Amino acid sequence: MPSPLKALYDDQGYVIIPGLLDDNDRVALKDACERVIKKTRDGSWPHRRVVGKQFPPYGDSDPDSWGVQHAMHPELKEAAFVRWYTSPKVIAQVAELLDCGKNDLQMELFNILINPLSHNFALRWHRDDVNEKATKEEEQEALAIWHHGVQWNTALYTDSCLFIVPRSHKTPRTEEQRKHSETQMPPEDPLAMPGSICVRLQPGETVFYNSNILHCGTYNCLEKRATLHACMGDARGGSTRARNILQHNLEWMKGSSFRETLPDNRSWGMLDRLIRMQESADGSKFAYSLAG
Ligand SMILES: O=C(O)CCC(=O)C(=O)O
Ligand SMILES: [Fe+2]
Repeated sequence: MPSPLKALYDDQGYVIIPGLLDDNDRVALKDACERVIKKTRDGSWPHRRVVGKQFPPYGDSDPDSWGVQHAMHPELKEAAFVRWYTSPKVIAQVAELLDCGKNDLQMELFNILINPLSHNFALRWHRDDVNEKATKEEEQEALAIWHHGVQWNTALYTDSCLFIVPRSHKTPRTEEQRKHSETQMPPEDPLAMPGSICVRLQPGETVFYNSNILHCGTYNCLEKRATLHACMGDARGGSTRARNILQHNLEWMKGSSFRETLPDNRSWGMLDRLIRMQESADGSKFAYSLAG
């Protein structure tokens, strides 16, 4: 029997929970974020989400950033990120929401979302792995297979950047919703999207969501944001998540210097399952999920 939380997650396409960070995690992760955000802003960490570019490849066309990529990268030397991502608390929560065994879990992305410094920026309404021009049938087909992974945002500071349309992870867009999400233009008012809500997180709260739920983001350069943004898969989904995950270029995760930072057999297994997905996708053409 799935748990009540899992049933709520399946129904709404998201759930908000407190308690994924204890006081020690919070202090360690805040300090680690401060250091990597500084490196990103001063140009010494090149893997970043660049203002002006909504989806990968993020390029380098603006000095301002809205995210730090690859928090667990060994060259950042910030052990707090791996420690938390592989912690029993996070693992148990993800396994519950995916309704899978801990030995099915697949290591995926861990990035940090931050406020730009010099101008506001926004992401259009989108589903992470479905093109904005997809027909109703194509949307239906994509949504039907998108349950082998979960994404989450854990706020270190109050965060009201994310907007979603609850329950839209299961159903194609209505005609009216299509009008608000068919172009690459970010919305002037996210709440003009029928059915949308703003996801407000207090420090320490986490929203877990299906990344093919209709969502968008607005980034205010005057409001501090440092939100842990991660996802994990259920390897029983085979290659369903390959394009969306591998578009972030995870070659660095194959090397021994990353493997050596992992704490236990379980996390090695999680990494092995990611590498297996990478290897089985090697023959197919590398592709990006969304343009713009
Ligand atoms: O800023 C956020 O919380 C959402 C980011 C997002 O939707 C994305 O990177 O695809
Ligand atoms: Fe997204």
